[in-house]
Amino acid sequence: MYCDQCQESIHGTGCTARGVCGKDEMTAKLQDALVYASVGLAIAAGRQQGGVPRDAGRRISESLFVTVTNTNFDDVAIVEEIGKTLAMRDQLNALLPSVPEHDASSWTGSTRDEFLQKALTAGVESYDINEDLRSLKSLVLYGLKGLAAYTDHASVLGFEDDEIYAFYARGLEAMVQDLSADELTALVIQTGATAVKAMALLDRANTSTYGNPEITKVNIGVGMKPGILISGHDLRDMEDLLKQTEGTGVDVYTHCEMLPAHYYPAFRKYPHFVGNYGGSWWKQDREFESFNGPILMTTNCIVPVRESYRQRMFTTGMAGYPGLQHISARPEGGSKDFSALVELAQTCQPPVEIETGEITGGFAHNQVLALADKVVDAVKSGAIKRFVVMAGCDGRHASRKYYTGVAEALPEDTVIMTAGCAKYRYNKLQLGDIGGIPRVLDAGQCNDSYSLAVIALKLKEVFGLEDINDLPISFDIAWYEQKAVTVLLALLYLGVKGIRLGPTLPEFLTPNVAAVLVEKFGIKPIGTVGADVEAMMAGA
Ligand code: FS2
Ligand code: SF4
Repeated sequence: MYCDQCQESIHGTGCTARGVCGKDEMTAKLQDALVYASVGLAIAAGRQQGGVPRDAGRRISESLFVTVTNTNFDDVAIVEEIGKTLAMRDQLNALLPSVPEHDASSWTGSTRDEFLQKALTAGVESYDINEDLRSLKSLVLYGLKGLAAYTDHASVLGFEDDEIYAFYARGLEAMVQDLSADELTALVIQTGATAVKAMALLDRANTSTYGNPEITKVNIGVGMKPGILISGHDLRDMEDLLKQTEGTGVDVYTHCEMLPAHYYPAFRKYPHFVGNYGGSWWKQDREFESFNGPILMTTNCIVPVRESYRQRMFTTGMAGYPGLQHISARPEGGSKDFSALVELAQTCQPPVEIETGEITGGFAHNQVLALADKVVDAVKSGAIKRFVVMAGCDGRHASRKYYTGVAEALPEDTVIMTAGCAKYRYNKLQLGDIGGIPRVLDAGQCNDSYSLAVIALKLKEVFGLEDINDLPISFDIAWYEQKAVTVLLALLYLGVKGIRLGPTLPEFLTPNVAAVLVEKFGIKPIGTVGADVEAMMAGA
């Protein structure tokens, strides 16, 4: 196997024997075969009269999403996905005058062993022998994977965009084409442009379905009843679960990236939607153990599952893990059936309390723009000197204590704007407020980084500035998996310069490609807490 797609990839070699994430060689190879099958489908879909058919766009979203870090470790499910993707490729090829001339369009297989055999020549390493060109292709592919996750969430809510699907066709075909560095660099920028579209689409899908997030205090303690813990990012699953637990005597809690569900009016109204349990994804093994009740993983991030809670952990959607019960897709026009979780919860003990108190969030664009006068006055009076965007991911490495250190070291006249699980490094610190504006403004999930960009663009307009980089705002972004690559490319496309990226720069960037990003966009690695805080306060 070879995998270098996340921040925890083994430095210098990528993961070659077993992933730090727990992905083994067979799963890694099957995921490579699934991406390659998606390339074949994309080539066929892109050649259809009338553009990429929507069912092909959805299939590509699902296939790529399966391969995002920590989403699906279930080989049986991945084999099934490859089969479905190849079948659709062949149906679309049959509509063309001839099958496109590429192995990705014509290879065949139907068994796990055949897919494993194909993976030997179909992984990311095969995309180009030139390592710089391969690095640029990786940047496009990983950006597309994050984009696929966001697009999948939007499509579940009935929101689709043919231009995004058209870009899948272009971006994935590039994996098997001979393209120059300039052509691939242009494709990287287009991936950023499409990422903005996908995040805007998901924002529309979420807010028009569930209302605009509002300032909310979320309980982090526990109640007396048994509970179901829901994690991941899928808000439609959240809706189905809340409806199906009403009046059952079972409470619902969020974990990690599902915390922002509390900010939506459509979910806040449920009295049995009790609070958030625990912190970031990588602490789930201990927190799932003490939760005592059923756990539903709607997406990533899954970590290797312990025996102590295996029997009460479920997956759904694109998430999967061998041996866990998987809740099937919702029938057309219907809901998923979470009755197995409800029945199990009714036999479980309530969660063990691991902390008490509240955290405040709900500062997505609509809410912040409703406070715009207050924010602008605070900037004009000098009460707020600087905004620091610290969105992105959390991860296991001790080096991420840097982000807690930055939050603690930033002067009291600064406001941190966050989104994604990166927030768990500082969202329980008592950092106070500035004239009633909390010093940590949580917009929501990682995709809600879009909100932070909207807020920045609005501030630029209000202050009459030409350039987003003239605002008193710094970007100190933490990345882990491919959705953060998507967010990064979106920010670059929107013209944000001088982003600090950590805790390390991506392993898949060669020195030459990293140099281009530094030169064109001023991306820089993080340094020490002291030096970075000083530099950010000086606008550097
Ligand atoms: Fe965090 Fe994991 Fe959000 Fe990522 S829970 S690193 O999937 O997408 O963020
Ligand atoms: Fe390694 Fe990350 Fe790939 Fe897992 S997803 S195998 S940790 S690079």
